Amino acid sequence: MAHRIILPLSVFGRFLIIAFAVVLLGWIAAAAHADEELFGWDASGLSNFGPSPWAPTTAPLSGLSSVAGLARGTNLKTGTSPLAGWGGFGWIYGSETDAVAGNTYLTFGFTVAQGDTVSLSNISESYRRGSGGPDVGEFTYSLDGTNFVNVAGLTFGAFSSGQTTLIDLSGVAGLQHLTGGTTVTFRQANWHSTGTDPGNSSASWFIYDTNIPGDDFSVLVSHRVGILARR
Ligand SMILES: [Ca+2]
Repeated sequence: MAHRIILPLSVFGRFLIIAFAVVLLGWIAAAAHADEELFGWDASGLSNFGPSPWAPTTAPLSGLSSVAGLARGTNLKTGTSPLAGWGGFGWIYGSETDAVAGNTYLTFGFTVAQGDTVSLSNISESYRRGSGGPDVGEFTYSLDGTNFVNVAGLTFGAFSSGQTTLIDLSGVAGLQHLTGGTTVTFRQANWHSTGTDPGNSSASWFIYDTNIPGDDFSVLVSHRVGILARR
């Protein structure tokens, strides 16, 4: 009669298996975890509506070959402002079409590095508006720098206090699985200020130091391939 020999696992062997399982589960959980900040801006310390372009204050995770900083449309105005914010005034138009044609928008963007893939999940946007500031906007993106696709209509809350809103990108097919060499340009037009005087500094809108400390405008990703090991 043949005898099967069953070797009992040593205590050390069991420890190794358990440790491996814990590490594996942790890795799976981390991989499934959504929303890392790809790059972002902290408006703390800014005044007079900040520079344009404004490079991210939180540098990009590896995975991008370049980032285009926040830039004001050519008809936005700046002036003296003690508030820690980036933006301006002059959002005088009555529609998205006119706001775009009138260069009253902000832009930023990035290019994915070769060999990497990025999927976007959210834009976290903290803002404040003046007493006559615009109360609506539209967040859009472009993959060719010319043709922009609407993502979300925005409604801005009460003036004179900072607010934070999340713009959901997870369901936008054109912003998932972006491969190396892809350049994304974002554009947000705001409009419907009180009055049509472009010099009315109370008709302002700006990214605001609402999250203190921390970034006030962030690009968040749910999935990156090829860059986890190179952070
Ligand atoms: Ca901040």
